[in-house]
Parts: sequence; structure tokens; C-alpha cells
Amino acid sequence: MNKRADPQATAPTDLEASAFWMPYTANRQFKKAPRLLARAEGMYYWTADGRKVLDGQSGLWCVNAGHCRPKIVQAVQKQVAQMDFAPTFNMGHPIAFEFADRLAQVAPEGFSRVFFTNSGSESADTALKIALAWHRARGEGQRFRLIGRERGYHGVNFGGMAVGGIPANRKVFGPGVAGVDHIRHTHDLQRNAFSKGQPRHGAEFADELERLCAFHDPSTIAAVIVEPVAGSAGVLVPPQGYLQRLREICTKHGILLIFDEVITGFGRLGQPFASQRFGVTPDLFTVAKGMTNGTVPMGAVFVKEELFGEFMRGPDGIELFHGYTYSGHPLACAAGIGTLDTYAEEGLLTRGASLESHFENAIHAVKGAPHVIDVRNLGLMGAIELEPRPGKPGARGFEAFMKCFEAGVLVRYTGDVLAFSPPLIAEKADLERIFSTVADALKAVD
Ligand code: PXG
Ligand code: PLP
Repeated sequence: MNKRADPQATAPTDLEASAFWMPYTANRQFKKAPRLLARAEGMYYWTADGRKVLDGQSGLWCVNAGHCRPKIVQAVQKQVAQMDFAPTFNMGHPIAFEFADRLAQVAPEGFSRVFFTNSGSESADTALKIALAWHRARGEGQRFRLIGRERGYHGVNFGGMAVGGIPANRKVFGPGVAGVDHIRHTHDLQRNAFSKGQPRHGAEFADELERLCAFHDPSTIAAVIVEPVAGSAGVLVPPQGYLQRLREICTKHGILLIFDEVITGFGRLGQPFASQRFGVTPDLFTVAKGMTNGTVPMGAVFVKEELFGEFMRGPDGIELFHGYTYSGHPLACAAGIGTLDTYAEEGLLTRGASLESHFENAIHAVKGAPHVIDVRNLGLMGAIELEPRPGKPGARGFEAFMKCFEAGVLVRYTGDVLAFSPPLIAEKADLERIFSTVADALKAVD
């Protein structure tokens, strides 16, 4: 019998033949022993077999206000019944303008313009293209180089992949984009292990940018893109003074600085945006994830008024030949407005600040547990790095993740790093439960 046609074959108990090619997942391993989530509310998921699981990861760094929040759900329901889709190429709909204006109100000062995308990956590529087009509009079309950083993550499209710095995400996909180079990452276990907040050592890693400027000629460099805190690579917090130094070097050479705030945006670091937390202002920055609380996919690029103005001074007609069918999708805008309302009513964009010291103490309490070689944190973002099992990198991380999941706590693991980013509605008891579960899980991992 054709397995696909048999409804039993696609029931949760038999996924081995399913058509779903799962992203960033070991498909064969997963489908043999699936972990299925079926429902969510507030701080919790419920598995398909009815177990309640505390969400220590805000889904995938996105559900900052917690799950299925009523304002967001209602806004989406209302919008889908009223107007499902409308184009934003040469047409408009009020909710897209309303949401962009609301976003500009919560953005750091000066970021008065918003370009809509549908994901963090699209935001990264959009930001890079805006940077190139801006230089060109000013008569500096020779600035074509894009500089990323080792261990950076800017999504999976060609631009973001090219400036990204996680080897596995690049190595099988060919030469990528021309004119890309990377500065070194900031991870320095020897000097900075177990730092609380920003590590003391490593501001000088930013000087690599000066080296690349000397090497390539700075007048060929269009933009530098970094995550203020690297997320995917395992929560790498910038050393004290590092981002300031990057900013200075960019300014000195007329290079645009792009912050990728896909994870750090919308309250993760105790301020609405990382630039406010660090007191360092980029020229443009990207967001996604928390922008709609993960409810409907959406991303954006925030642009300073001066940059936007340059485009508006150009010849009549389309100022930027770029956009997505779904830029400003009505459902995403509705979800986003519901999200901003929820953030505002509950003070979530700064709630992380009041929980930060508690989070810090709770995560650093795991220091003495087996295999732990580093603990790092900023805002409500943290990581515990494990010593890899000899010859089997990633095995310990996976086993620890599984033990936590079995004990009712969802964490994120990449390789041997466990990462944490609980919803910003977390209570102290939730944070304690997450990290005591991790400490117990590690005792049961060889
Ligand atoms: N930039 C940054 C800084 C990100 O963290 C993206 C761009 C891409 O966003 P989209 O929406 O295209 O996925 C991200 C996404 C992890 C993990 O394991 C991190 C992300 C996505 C999925 C998993 O840490 N970050
Ligand atoms: N490919 C084809 C053939 C298309 O017609 C379009 C959009 O019209 C795209 C790709 C881009 O799709 P999107 O705008 O959803 O990114």
C-alpha cells in the first residue's frame, strides 16, 4: 500500500516516511524518535503525547512575550477574516504603514525608516543590498566589499551565508558572494571563561578591522555586519569596549556598520535593542523573530533617516529595486501590532533588566556541574559550554538537551553549547527550574 496515502502513515507515531525535509535537523535520527510539540501557552509547550514542557528557548529565540498571547492571536484572527493579502508593490494597505510607524516609535532615536522582509535571512540580505546601493547613490560605487565575522550567523541566503562565519553553514555551498572577508570571532575561553556579563578581555579583536582596511583599501569596503551578541554560535558576548571600537573604525573609514539584531532585538538584552544596551549606534540594523513574537514570519531592516534621505534625493521613480511579495504582509503586520501592544502593556522590552541578575546567578550556579567549561550571559540570553567528549563532538550537548527535554525543559543546543533565551515573561521560579534541570541533566551525562 502507498504509505503516503495511508493516514496512519503520517500520524505522529510513524514519521519515517514523511515528506517533510526538516531544516537544520538530523532527519533520520529525528524521525526514528520524534519529539513533537502540539500546543503552547505562556511559558509552556505540550507535547503530542500530553507532557508539559517549560520553554527555555522562546521557541527558537522568537516568542519573547510567551506563547499564544491573546492580543496577538485576536489581531491575526481579525485580520485574516478582513483581508488575507494585498500587494505592497505599487499598492498599499493601512496596517503596513501603521506597523512601520509603530516600529519607528520603539526604535532607537534616528531609525525612522523600516523596510519589511519575511525572515532574518531576508533582513540580512536586504541590509547588505541597501548598504551597497547607498554607497552607489553617493557616488562611491567602488565600495563593494562586505565584512562579516567568524562564528557570525546572518541566516542562510547567499548574502547572509557569505558574511556568516560558521563553517558548516558555508562549506558545501560554493564560492558565494565575491568581495567578502571576515574579522576574527571574539571567543576567548582562556582569558574570559565564566565571565558574568561582558568579558573583560578582547576589545583589541576589533582592530582586525583596521588590518582588513589596510589590506583591501578601506575605500573599497561598503559595510561591516555583526551580531551585537552572537547567538547561533553559542551566545558570544562582546568584550567590553569591542563594539565601540568597531564603530570608531567604521566611522573613520566611511564604512556602514550593520547590527544584526534578529535575536538581540525586542527586549532580549533588557533594553528594546542591543544598540541601546551597549550605547553603540549602527547605521542600519536587522530584526525578525521577536518582531511578531514568532506568530507570523516577518523581518525588517531599520534605516537611519540620513540613509533613507539619500535614496529619496535620487532620480524620480523606484528608489530601491528590492522587495518581497510578502513585504508588509497584512497578517504579519497584525501580529506585529498585537506584539508591540503586549510588549508595551507588560513592559517586556525592559523586563529583562530586572531579571538579569537573577538569570545570571541561576545560570552561573551550573558552573560546578560535570563537563562545564564556560558559562556566559547577558540580559536574558545565556550559554553553558561543555567539554566535547573525545572523538565525538556534539554528543554531550545532544544528550544533555535530551535529558532536559525528558525532564520537562526545552533548551537549545548547538554542538556542545547549551543556549538559553526564556520568554521575557519568565518568573524567577522558571529560571531556577531551567538551570536546576540542566545541572541534574549534566550529572547523568558521561
Ligand atoms: N541573523 C541572526 C543574528 C539570527 O540569529 C538570522 C539572521 C536568520 O533568521 P531566519 O528568520 O531566516 O532564521 C538569525 C536566526 C540557533 C538558531 O540555533 C538561530 C537562528 C535561527 C535558528 C536557530 O541558535 N537565528
Ligand atoms: N521566483 C519567481 C518565479 C517569482 O515570480 C517570485 C516573485 O514574484 C520570486 C521567486 C520571489 O518570491 P518572493 O517575492 O516571495 O520572495
